[in-house]
Amino acid sequence: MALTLPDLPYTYDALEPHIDARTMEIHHSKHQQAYTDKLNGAIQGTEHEGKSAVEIISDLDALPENIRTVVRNNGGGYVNHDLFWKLMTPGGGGEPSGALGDAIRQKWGSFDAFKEAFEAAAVGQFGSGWAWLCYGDGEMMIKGYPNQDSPYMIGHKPVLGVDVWEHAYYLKYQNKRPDYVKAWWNVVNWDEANRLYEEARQG
Ligand code: MN3
Repeated sequence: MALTLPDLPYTYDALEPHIDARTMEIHHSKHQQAYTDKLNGAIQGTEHEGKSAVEIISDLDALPENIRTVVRNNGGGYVNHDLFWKLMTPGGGGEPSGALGDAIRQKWGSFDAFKEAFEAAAVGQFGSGWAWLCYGDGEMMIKGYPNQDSPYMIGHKPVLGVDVWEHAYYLKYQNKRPDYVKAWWNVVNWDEANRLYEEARQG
């Protein structure tokens, strides 16, 4: 069965004023729809049809070479955005509690120091890409990824990520990526990040 465009867990205007409705609408209904369609087109008729997108991008080497790049880009886009929508929520933000909050403070010393390091990765990612807080080889790390590459592609588990493609912020923030990233903290869904962290630690 073909993969479908996941529904947003809130309305397009729910993250205003931090993330504007028009950006959300285009981002979800056009960009992610395109990733979905191209991923489906690539895996249709192969043995990989019917697998989850996470399963597919976690083992790119298993794919025929002629579809590997298209699946890397569009499968990565599908999975990254699916996570991204859930990692934002109206009325989000604040500081993480629970096991994730403890792990962040232990690793970076304070939540503010973590934020600074995460923002540096997001703002410093050259061109299109993502910054991810992820878990791999028994530890937490912050890492920038180009294009639609995903932590899953190197066997790591994503915990929190921000899309820094221009399509994620240009209508409202134009060239001011740092302002977008600072505003994005106000909609972070720490409950979901905590859930992903627990899942990651359980392997
Ligand atoms: Mn995007």
